[in-house]
Amino acid sequence: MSSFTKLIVVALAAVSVPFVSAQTYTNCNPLDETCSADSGLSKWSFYSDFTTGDSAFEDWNTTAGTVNSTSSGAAFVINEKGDAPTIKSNFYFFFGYVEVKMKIASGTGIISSIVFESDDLDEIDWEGIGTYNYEIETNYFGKDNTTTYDRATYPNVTTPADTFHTYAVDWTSSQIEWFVDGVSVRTLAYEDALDGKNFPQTPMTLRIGIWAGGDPDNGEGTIEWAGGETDYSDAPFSMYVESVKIINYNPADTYTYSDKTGDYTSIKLANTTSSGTTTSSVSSLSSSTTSSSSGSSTGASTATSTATSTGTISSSNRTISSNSTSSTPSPSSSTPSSSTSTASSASFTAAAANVLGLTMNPVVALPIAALFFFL
Ligand SMILES: *[C@@H]1O[C@H](CO)[C@@H](O)[C@H](O)[C@H]1NC(C)=O
Ligand SMILES: *[C@@H]1O[C@H](CO)[C@@H](O)[C@H](O)[C@H]1NC(C)=O
Ligand SMILES: *[C@@H]1O[C@H](CO)[C@@H](O)[C@H](O)[C@H]1NC(C)=O
Ligand SMILES: *[C@@H]1O[C@H](CO)[C@@H](O)[C@H](O)[C@H]1NC(C)=O
Ligand SMILES: *[C@@H]1O[C@H](CO)[C@@H](O)[C@H](O)[C@H]1NC(C)=O
Ligand SMILES: *[C@@H]1O[C@H](CO)[C@@H](O)[C@H](O)[C@H]1NC(C)=O
Ligand SMILES: CC(=O)N[C@H]1CO[C@H](CO)[C@@H](O)[C@@H]1O
Repeated sequence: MSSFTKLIVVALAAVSVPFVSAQTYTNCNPLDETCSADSGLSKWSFYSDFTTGDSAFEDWNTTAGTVNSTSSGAAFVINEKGDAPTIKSNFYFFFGYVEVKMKIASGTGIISSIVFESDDLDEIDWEGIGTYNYEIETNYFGKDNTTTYDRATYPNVTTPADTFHTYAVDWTSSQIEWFVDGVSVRTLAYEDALDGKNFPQTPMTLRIGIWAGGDPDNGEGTIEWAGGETDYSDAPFSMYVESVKIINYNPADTYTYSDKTGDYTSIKLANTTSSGTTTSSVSSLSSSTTSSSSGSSTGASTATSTATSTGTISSSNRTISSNSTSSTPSPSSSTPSSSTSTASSASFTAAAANVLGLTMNPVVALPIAALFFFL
């Protein structure tokens, strides 16, 4: 429930302690305003080995605190109240497979999180609550819809605060599947997320960080969810991330929202080459992401947005299968396609559902966008 981070930011704004820049903010929400294009990961596959030194961070922005490379990987450490070191990929990806090798931090109320976050606040989460050294949380949000906090599941994991585990998500336009050490622990079909309305479907950055959900200044609901108040005399609290692997199912230089729907079919992909701009979009007629084979080339000076898909989402044409990426390099070498167990037995809780309806304002000044779609 990293969206609790939003609540914390709101709470903190009130006492003007600007910590937890958090993982769940946006600098520009394309559903409300016109935003510059997102800088995309233009290759299929991306890998960071955080044991190799500071160069491992070159494709990441540190958005809070300091994160160092150690022999155990990137170290995210809370030494005192207010610490919330966080990194963010400096690119977006659009549907994909993401694998993070992580050891969560131990400590009451300490949250270790892996968050996919888009500009219009679609979100996919893993959160390790340091109070509970036997489980991990999965969660998701669509378009910042935080009216309910009942979407989380808590699959069992063996001593996540003592042991590295591989937390993976396979994210396509038809479903999201969470895996722990290669075993599927949850599958969310597009139509099961309020007929797609709450289904995360826009280009994401990956944000990884640690924060104190149990900070005594947090709301009661947040502290309860985090398993109690954090005692900073127990610090340091350390989370380690050994490596991150990302397969981007729709590589492109830029992603642009062509309207204010937030539908994946509205996202335009573009590559800028010396001879012009190639654009495409993800077809709604397929149950999986299609790569940019439908891209058309246009001359440099006439490069225009040529959305090739205006299809509407038809749930009857969606299949729920694990063959969700047939037109892309299969991630199944790293994800067990035969996994069928779902999180049906995992407990759903509505912890702290009393904290409703809060939204947050951007907390970070708008960065100057480096890339513009129209050139
Ligand atoms: C990270 O490394 C720098 C330089 O070695 C050091 O000064 C700093 O204290 C380290 N930060 C953390 C959080 O360990
Ligand atoms: C990363 O930081 C750079 C430099 O501040 C900025 O231009 C870029 O937009 C950031 N990337 C993301 C994805 O926020
Ligand atoms: C937000 O999600 C809830 C269910 O989780 C739904 O009842 C509500 O209509 C959604 N709100 C919007 C604006 O889509
Ligand atoms: C998770 O662990 C708890 C406590 O050990 C156990 O009662 C429960 O059955 C486990 N759940 C699953 C899905 O294995
Ligand atoms: C952009 O270029 C990448 C790398 O060459 C390619 O895989 C991708 O399909 C291209 N995307 C578009 C929208 O042309
Ligand atoms: C999924 O893939 C397997 C093996 O590649 C194939 O046998 C099966 O028919 C496929 N299922 C669907 C729904 O496409
Ligand atoms: C958009 C699309 O492909 N729609 C098809 C969905 O499937 C039904 C049959 O199940 C077709 O009739 C639609 O044309």
